Parts: sequence; structure tokens; C-alpha cells
Amino acid sequence: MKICDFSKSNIQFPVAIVVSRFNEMITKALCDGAITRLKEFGFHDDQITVVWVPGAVEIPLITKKLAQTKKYEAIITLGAVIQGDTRHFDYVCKQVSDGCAAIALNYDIPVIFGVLTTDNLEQAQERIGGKHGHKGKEAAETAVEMVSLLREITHP
Ligand code: INI
Repeated sequence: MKICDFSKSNIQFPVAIVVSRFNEMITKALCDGAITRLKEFGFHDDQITVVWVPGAVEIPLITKKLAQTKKYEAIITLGAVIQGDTRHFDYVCKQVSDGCAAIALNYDIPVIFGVLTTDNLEQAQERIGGKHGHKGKEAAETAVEMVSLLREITHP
């Protein structure tokens, strides 16, 4: 039996973080957490590229362009979509989630979905180091695990 479990993996590689400025008090914390966790894994500054975009809707296009460069082994996407009074939330969530999923499958690269989609600001705050953990740090952990797994599968 072969079991592939890379949850404790500790490798470094070029990684891009695409982070949206909308709800910046949340997304900046997500980004800081992702960078902190990557550095705990041993990543150096020159292995991490951070790209800011206006809002979550803009994440997929920039992620796709970064994937096309083939410079990165993983791309972490970070954003905060918070429900308002209109249906705008639904359209933003759909565009960013569908877009990120398509890029991962079309370009064979892990696109880590660290975009919060919450009912309110409080729920978002609970996910940047509150009672629901830190989704930026978790996104960094997922990137490392996925790259380890893909390396094992493609070059066993
Ligand atoms: N963008 C977000 O990242 N989060 C939101 O909560 C949000 N809301 O609620 O409107 C949001 N809208 C902007 C959107 O991502 C685009 O930047 C805009 O529609 C221009 O394309």
C-alpha cells in the first residue's frame, strides 16, 4: 500500500499571492498570515510575489496571467467577499470561485482558494486569527502540501 500524505511537508518554491484590496482590513491580515506561515516553512522573500488587485472579481484574470508565466508552482488567492443588501455578493462569489477553479485545472497549478465569503464582517474577523483559525495561514499550508503532492505524483 502506498499512502501519500504530505500534510507535514516542508519545501520551498516560487509562489505568488494574489490578494484583493476590497475589505483591506481583512485581506491585509490574510496576506500577512500567509507570508508569515510561508516564512515559517523556510521560504525566502525572493520566492514570494505578492500582487494586489482591486476586488475579488479581478483575482482570476491576474491569477491566470501569473499561471501563464510558469514562474510559480502555486498561486494563493486571498480576498474577502462580505454579504451586503443586494445580490452583488452572489455574482462576485461565483466569478472568483469558478475562475480560480478553472485556472487550476487548465494550467495544472494549485490555485489555493483563500477568499472568504461571509455573511458579515464578524464572520470574516473570526477567520483571520479568531475562533475559526487563520485562513491566510491555512492557505499557505495548503499550497505547500499541494506542491509536495503534485511533485510526488508527477516525479515519484
Ligand atoms: N469585492 C470584494 O472583494 N469583496 C466584496 O465584498 C465586494 N462587494 O461586496 O461588492 C467586492 N466588489 C468589487 C468587485 O470585486 C470588483 O472589484 C468590482 O465589481 C469591479 O469589477
